[in-house]
Amino acid sequence: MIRFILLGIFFSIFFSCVQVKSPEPIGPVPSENQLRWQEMEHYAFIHFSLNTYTDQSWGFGNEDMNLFNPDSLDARQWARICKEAGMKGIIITAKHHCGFCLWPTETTEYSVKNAPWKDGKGDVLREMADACKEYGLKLGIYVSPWDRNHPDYGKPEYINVFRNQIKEVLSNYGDVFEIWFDGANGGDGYYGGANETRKIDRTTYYDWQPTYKMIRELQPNIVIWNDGGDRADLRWVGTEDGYVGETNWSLLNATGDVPWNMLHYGVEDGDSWVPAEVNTSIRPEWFYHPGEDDKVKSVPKLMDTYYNSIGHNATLLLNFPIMPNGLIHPTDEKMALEFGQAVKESFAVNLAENAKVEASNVRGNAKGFGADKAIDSDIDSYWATDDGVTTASLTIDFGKSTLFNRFMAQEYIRLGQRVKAFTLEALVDGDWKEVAKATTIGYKRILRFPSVEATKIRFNITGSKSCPVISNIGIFNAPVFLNAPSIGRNQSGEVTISTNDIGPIFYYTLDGTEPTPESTRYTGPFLADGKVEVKAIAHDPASGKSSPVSHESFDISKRDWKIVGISDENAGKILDGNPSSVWHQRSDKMPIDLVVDLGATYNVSGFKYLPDQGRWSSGIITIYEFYVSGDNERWKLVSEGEFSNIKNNPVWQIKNFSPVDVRYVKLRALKNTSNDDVAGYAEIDVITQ
Ligand code: FUL
Repeated sequence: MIRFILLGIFFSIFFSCVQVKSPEPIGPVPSENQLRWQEMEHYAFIHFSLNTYTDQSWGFGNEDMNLFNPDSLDARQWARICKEAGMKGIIITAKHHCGFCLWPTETTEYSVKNAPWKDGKGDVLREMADACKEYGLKLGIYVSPWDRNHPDYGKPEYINVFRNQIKEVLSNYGDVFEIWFDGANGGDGYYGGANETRKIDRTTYYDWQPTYKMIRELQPNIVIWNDGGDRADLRWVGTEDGYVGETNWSLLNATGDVPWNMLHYGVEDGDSWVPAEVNTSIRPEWFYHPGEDDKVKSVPKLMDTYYNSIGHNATLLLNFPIMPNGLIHPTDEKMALEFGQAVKESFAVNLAENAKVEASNVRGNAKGFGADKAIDSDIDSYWATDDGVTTASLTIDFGKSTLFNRFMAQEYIRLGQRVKAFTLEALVDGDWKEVAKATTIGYKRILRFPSVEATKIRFNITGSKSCPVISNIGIFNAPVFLNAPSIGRNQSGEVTISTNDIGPIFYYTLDGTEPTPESTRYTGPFLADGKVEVKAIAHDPASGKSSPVSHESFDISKRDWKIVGISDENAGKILDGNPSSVWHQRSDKMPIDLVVDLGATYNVSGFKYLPDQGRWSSGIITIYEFYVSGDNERWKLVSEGEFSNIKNNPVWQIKNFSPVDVRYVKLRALKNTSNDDVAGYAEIDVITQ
């Protein structure tokens, strides 16, 4: 008997002394810099330059420096807003494509040192760096490789100029967490007065490797974002609309082409760790345009973006355009703060934390890898299974009926990204019901589903590259925010109000007043032809909650509009008020003309063009001319130029000109984004006085 007891004691001492080994890393793993960056989750972009004063998206490079004279510039306001909104850093456009530098650089005369602001003694970058320090935010810097001002752009000499600019911004402003190199290059520019088109080969021209080396020497903790050249630390997600794929591997291949699907979903067996950053603006465009003051994204829209970026294993880089006076607009501030508050409220109480948890398999039955490590809110401890076990479950028992609508999971990515698929089941009235399923997890994955009331929840990993390693699980009952409804009007003047949310009632007004649940109730499409302002809300009677107000101003009736000289009946799609329907006009050779008969004479002062909104869109016009006529014979050119950044950000393009009485309008496409002979239009409209 004594022998058995001694043996028992021996074995328990022996097993507690034998350490169960941690899983081996699988595939590429993040660097310390990438890990630190990923944990920031949410940070801001600031777009501020000469474009702020010219209502442009891309400056040509010849804009007058005298325009740069903000009278209330306050980088502390930007930092305060970002901090209060829960962000961890700010990336500022130190130089955008126009070439104007926001710091007094020695590399060019085109900078704040020759602007009237602070008599040429100002330094926006310094003010930004100081404000970040004061508010405990990290500083990031955008330096555009494309420089439409510099005389040497396109020649080998420019590379030194560009490197010196990078050197200056990385040497004189303290620690920089991220540097941003945009790949845009539209070809033409001022280029020191040459006013010509300069083509470069973006795979070779910038000779990135020595530049990367210099960057890492100057800032050892930095991460490099580059969508225009050699692969760096982070990747673009292929859209500026605020979402990355539901499947999102943080892996990519170090060499070879990176088509859209790789940017968007990553590469399951990629050979390098290149995680995704979702960049999007709080308004449709990146720079400030007064015409967008009523187009600031609402809290539900921003929450959608949050779930589709941070909730999809990416970080979120949310842009604030700075106004000409040097401040963030009050509406943008309000929305950002409400958004920050909504995120806080949504994830305030983790219902998993006080629950009982059990796993189908625990690595070596060791305490150090137990199921409880997934709910201890320590992201450095984790639940792991035995090697070779690639499907496993974790059951969380609330001990009582509990209401929830969000599920969050995190992998311990220091050991690589592993999970390929998982499901979520809830125990409702004694039966297990699947409530959601998804693919990858990565650093963080959040699932949304309609509220469920259950006593237990089961997280089933149904596929993994190797034994799963889960550092954190969260279950939340987040407040639901109704999306502002969409308002559309067809060619007959019928207005439709709709939403993707299930079940709300709509109320609307036509006189510019704010709609409330006392306003007219929407019961189906109604007629509101001609100039009219429609405002609408979605309302949920059960909770008494309403969505933000959506607002559409419609111009003259399109009832009598005709597309001249076209027999293709699909052409009508460009007047149908539906942004998802599109018509493509093909020709043997650009230019391609689209002539519209307005049916009567109007005093027209601008036009609007919405390009093809499809994922595989085509015919996106970049260079245009716009003509008007009274008789469809004699034409007058009233506007010409480029639709800047339309490829990455295909929003409504609005161009204004001096009012003129016309009956016919002609949009001439001179070039599109793919250099072929197609012009695609989702919608066309005019602006009248
Ligand atoms: C784009 C640029 O061309 C835009 O102007 C903006 O800076 C955005 C963040 O990246 O591709």
